Amino acid sequence: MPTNYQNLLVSQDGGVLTITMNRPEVLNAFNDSLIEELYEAMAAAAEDETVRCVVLTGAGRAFGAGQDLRTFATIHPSGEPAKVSEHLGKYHRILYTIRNMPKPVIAAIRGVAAGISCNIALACDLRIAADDARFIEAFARIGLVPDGGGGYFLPRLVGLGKALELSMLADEVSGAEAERIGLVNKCVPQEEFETATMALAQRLAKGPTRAYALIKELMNKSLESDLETSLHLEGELQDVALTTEDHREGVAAFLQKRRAEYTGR
Ligand code: LHQ
Repeated sequence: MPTNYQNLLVSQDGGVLTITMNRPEVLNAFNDSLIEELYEAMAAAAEDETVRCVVLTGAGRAFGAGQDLRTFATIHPSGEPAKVSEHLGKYHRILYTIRNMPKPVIAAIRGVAAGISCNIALACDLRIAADDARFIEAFARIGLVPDGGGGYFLPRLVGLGKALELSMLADEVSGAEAERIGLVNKCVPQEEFETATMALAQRLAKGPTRAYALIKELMNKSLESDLETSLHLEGELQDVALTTEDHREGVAAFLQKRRAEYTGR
């Protein structure tokens, strides 16, 4: 697993890989290099079997402030608006990699998560926030629509009405409020944030990793499926789960009245 990046800190503790976006002087806003490196680190984590849970977080006082507005010119020198779709494609590779990652991905948010940084957190499987967290769908503040999957993930997490409210008013949502509306799974006091994040990540990293990947696939696909399609998929995925060592270990541990030791195989 490469760990030598300019804009990321990457460290592994057991099965937990922590990827820290590291441009604290601009609240971890995305320049091209950070976008590229985050994609590379996520893609490497997906391939590395020693990694069984990924934590995405930010250095310093923020998770991230979205696109670096100093390095992305939205207006060409000609005065014509820039075509942003190609640029967004670089972010989309990150979203697909997180979504298809065959292991859990946790976003750990302290401080501000604004714009596309907020939406990358929404693409992760679980979110834990510190009580100083501030979520801002900042796009409408600068006359833009939510990108980075915001139009997809936000209504699915909080419902259409709340998604429209957050996107149109672009007001800050606190960590506690984010927990209340289902934008994050858990909000914890700042002083417990790192311990609680690691406890969650280590617990997942010691779990039945292949089953987690199948759970991800089942839940994510169900949002686009009818009941029949989902029940069919459930059978297919359960056939796979039944062949795993972790399934055999889970049943053996239950029958022997001991704690299961999952290997992720
Ligand atoms: C920043 C940024 C930043 C550069 C703080 N850039 N420096 C859009 C367009 C095109 C293509 C692709 O996608 C997108 C998607 C998007 O993400 S659009 C949304 C972009 N982000 C924003 O609009 C948020 C802009 N930032 C803010 O509104 C505030 O900084 C927030 C509310 C995030 C934090 O406020 P404060 O806690 O008061 O911090 P601050 O404003 O003092 O920021 C600290 C420093 O970070 C400051 O630099 P300085 O040199 O003055 O200390 C900021 O300029 C810098 N910074 N966000 N996105």
